Amino acid sequence: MHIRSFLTAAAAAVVLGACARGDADRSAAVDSADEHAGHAMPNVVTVVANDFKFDAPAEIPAGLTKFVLKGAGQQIHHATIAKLENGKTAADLMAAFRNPGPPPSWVTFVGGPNVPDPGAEANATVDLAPGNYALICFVDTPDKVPHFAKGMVHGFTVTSATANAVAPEADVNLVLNDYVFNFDKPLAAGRHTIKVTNPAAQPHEIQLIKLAPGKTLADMQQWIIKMDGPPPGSAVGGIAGMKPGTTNYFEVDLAAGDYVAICFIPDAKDGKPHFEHGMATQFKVS
Ligand SMILES: [Cu+2]
Repeated sequence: MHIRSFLTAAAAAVVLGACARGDADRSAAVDSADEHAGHAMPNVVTVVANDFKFDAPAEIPAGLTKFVLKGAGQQIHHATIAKLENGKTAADLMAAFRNPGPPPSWVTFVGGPNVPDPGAEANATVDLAPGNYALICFVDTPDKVPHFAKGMVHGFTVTSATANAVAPEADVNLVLNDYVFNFDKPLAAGRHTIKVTNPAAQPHEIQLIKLAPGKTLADMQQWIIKMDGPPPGSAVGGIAGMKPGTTNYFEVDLAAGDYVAICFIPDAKDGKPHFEHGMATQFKVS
């Protein structure tokens, strides 16, 4: 699937950790606002992922925002949301990406919709503070060239106008730890709203994959290494890289079957993807 060669581990941890405190405070404010009735639903922003370009608004209001990512190409894509500090823009980000090495210190990753299959969609609800942002695709299928290098970086501005939306009501809580996915209950077939928090030391993501009949996590891990032939499963969304202290929500409709949850974020200590540290799990939805 996607190997993020660009994000070296140590840098990702430093970058993603930079604003953890501020977002934790925002999340707490959202949680208390949730106790009051009569607030608006999150603003919905549609992001179309083509091969290899995002179509998305240039400006959106601050506050809780549901990003709906539509996979409109032949390839798989995701939409990592990066907050660009110090007045930096998507053009600065593109310039920085041309240099090898870690992302610059003014980039912080705050989640966003992870990969749906081509033709399908995924979503993520994120609380956005005003500022400059970019959507980035780190997926590198089919030729190991990350999609941002082919143009999949989209700059947008979050303005100060905010609607007073409340957080979605989640029926499942998922905590991302170093290096394990902790769901608070087994996932049953059907619709879910999953609240994802990262109280860990490192950034993490969750990519959900529905395994093809008879296939296993081991088959998926083999495929990730070789990318030989069709993947032994289909991508069904999740949440892209989240720095510690961040909260995202996603809605997913799960058919019965075998699933994998996996994190590709490179480790802060050794640079290996987190699934090699055990952050990959197979589970049954029934
Ligand atoms: Cu892509």
